[in-house]
Amino acid sequence: MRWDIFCKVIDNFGDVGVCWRLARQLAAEHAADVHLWLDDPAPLTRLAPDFKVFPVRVCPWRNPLSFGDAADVVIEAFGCELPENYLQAMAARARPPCWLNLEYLSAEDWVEGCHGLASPHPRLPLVKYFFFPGFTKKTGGLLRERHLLAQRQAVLPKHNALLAESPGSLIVSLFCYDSAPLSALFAAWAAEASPLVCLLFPDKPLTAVHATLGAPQDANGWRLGAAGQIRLVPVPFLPQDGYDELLAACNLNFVRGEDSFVRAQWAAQPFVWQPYSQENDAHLHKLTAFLQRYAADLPEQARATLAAFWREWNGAGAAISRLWPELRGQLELLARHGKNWRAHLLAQDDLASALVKFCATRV
Ligand code: TRH
Repeated sequence: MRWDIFCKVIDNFGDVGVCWRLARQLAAEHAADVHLWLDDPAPLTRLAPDFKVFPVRVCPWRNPLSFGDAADVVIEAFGCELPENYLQAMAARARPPCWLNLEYLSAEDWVEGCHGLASPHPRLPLVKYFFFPGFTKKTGGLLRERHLLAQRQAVLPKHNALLAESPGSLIVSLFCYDSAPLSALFAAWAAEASPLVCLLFPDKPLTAVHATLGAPQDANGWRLGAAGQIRLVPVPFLPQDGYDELLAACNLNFVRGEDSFVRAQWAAQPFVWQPYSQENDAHLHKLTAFLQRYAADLPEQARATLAAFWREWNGAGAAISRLWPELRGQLELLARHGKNWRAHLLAQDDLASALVKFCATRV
């Protein structure tokens, strides 16, 4: 079956990151013939420098679109709006394609009610379905490759070298937007005697650290604290699979947006989330809704600490100095909790399988 996935890069990596994972998985696990239409291939070459070795055809999205036939299944990622000549080709098919809008991820309650809703096209004999990823069985689920956890067991020893280099240190990965209250976080870390290594990703995180601390002391980055016990180390942008592995090897992950946020949950280590900022603080509603699900089974103290820390990370950060030692004290418990949460998520269909099931009766 032919699948066309359309993706426009708004900014950052998340749009392409989600679409690439989906395309790759549909081809690998569901024998789908997938074309991924991208208006900007630049982020893909960073997320998946080897994308050409995969059985997914990456095609340039230009207007008007140059294509053969409309596919059996058409995915419009994140409301990116299909080209008019492609819509016409869809409508001209004897049997119209199964057409879906893949929505952004949210844990809010309303998602269950909207998942799978149909919307007839105002002019053409076409119906578009809204497909919502999510955290419950009444949603489309989350992206999760079949061999994700097994593969990780095989590659983890490679990263253990990193942990061995810094015995006793807390290993943290930092992937954030430039609005994150970094100076408050670094001050809280520096006030503690225990060693910590923070891996900084390029672009926004690294730029924000430069803006906060100035130039690095040397090629290895920055050292903070009275005894230099805090190391901030720039690391290269990794291919997606490598990033996934790194998350599993860290003791704490700062993640953002959508896809790294999901990957942190598969990594099952404690994490702090910075959602993509939206108008009217919609992202803070998303944060609250997710915490309500994720933290529901935590003991009250841990739940309160986690929620307060996440809110500070998405705000001015004034209380981070007080909250950091509390969060650090809860990390072991949060790591155990992460495994339980992952087990809970594993009980639902993954997003690619859910899409295949959804489309099976509609093509
Ligand atoms: O890059 P993001 O901020 O993307 C955001 C969100 O998706 C948001 O919802 C959307 O509206 C906005 O883009 C336009 O964060 P996200 O979603 O975590 O995507 C990052 C991708 O980058 C993810 O696929 C993981 C990947 N990644 C790597 O492959 N290697 C790396 O080294 C790092 C740090 C990330």
